[in-house]
Amino acid sequence: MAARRALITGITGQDGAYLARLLLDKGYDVHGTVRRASTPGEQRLAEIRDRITLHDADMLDVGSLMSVLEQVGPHEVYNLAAQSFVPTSWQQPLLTGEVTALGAARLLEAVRRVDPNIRYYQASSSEMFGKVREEPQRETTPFWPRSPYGVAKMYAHWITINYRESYGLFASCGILFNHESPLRGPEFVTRKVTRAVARIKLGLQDRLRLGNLDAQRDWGFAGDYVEAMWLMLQQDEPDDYVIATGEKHTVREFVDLAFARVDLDPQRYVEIDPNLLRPAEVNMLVGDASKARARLGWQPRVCFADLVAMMVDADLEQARREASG
Ligand code: NAP
Ligand code: F7E
Repeated sequence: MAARRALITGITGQDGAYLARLLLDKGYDVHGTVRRASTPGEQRLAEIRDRITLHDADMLDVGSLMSVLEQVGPHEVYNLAAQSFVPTSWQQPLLTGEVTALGAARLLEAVRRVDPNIRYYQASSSEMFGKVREEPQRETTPFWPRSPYGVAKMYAHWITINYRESYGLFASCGILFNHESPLRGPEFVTRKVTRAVARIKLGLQDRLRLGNLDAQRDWGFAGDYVEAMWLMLQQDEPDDYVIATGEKHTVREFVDLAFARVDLDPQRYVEIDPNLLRPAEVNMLVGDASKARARLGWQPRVCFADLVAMMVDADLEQARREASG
């Protein structure tokens, strides 16, 4: 039997790298889109580069999205591409809207025109809950986004539901809470902390500047979360699901655990930088993934402490390589 074909937008990102590996392990023919950039950003894919096929396409350009769908003929499309860093969304709100919101509409429109039988996954986000209306947050919790990124994700979320309802597309949204890994971008708080801890331990850095240490997040492991994306597209009917661990921790707790892993006292190294505070903060997020547990049979495997340890250990290895030139 011919392999199922999947197309991943945002394959060069953290989740793209984990999802590509998962789909390869399941025997898929895996394709991904990359945008023309001044420097190639495919390091996360180095190990699997010869097992996947990359195509040029940009979420800003609907023609490129239609061409790649026509060329690949995928059974499943995972839309992971986004301007995903919340602080940048205040500096570049329009770009964020173009890529993260309208990009999803362009891709859905391309799917509808090229092959409406394609199964479509939309990477929705817990940032849509923003100023939370209830705790924990579930699929029925009202949204109140607190950043241009959160607003853009809400558009993408609702346009996905609208295409499902208007055209009968098999389109599902995963409302994923924060998920991290050694492949997380270095600008996000978890990786910023674990990289700094490793580099401080090896004498490569002496300070770690952070913003709001009181913010609380429900942090899981990216490797677990991409499995939920795949499961959503294997169901009989499309639907939307919260994916979360159900546990919340402060940034301070993350920092303390990460420094403890290398026997250092964070108080000696951490400084608060008011420039890193956000114009509007999401103070607390914690999700209820009961629906995903019941219907998808999904559950997270990696706990908070193991996630912190995994990230610190990986960054220690990288810092050792850096230190030895
Ligand atoms: P990420 O590491 O920031 O990756 C984003 C991807 O989008 C990269 O491959 C990037 O490509 C691509 N991209 C950006 N602009 C593009 C454009 N104009 N055209 C085509 N591709 C473009 O994000 P992630 O953490 O893997 O997250 C994956 C998705 O889930 C994102 O949509 C994110 O918003 C969403 N999400 C993430 C989390 C989380 O905690 N990680 C939680 C909820 C939802 P380049 O390499 O060229 O920059
Ligand atoms: O911030 C606080 C910051 O940038 C987490 C994206 O994947 O998850 C991510 O968005 C918290 C915030 O992630 C620093 O104020 C303190 O309260 O790691 P973050 P995020 O904003 O939650 C959601 C679900 C997504 O969808 C997004 O795409 O940490 N914080 N000090 C800091 N944050 C950063 N980045 N840097 C600091 O120095």
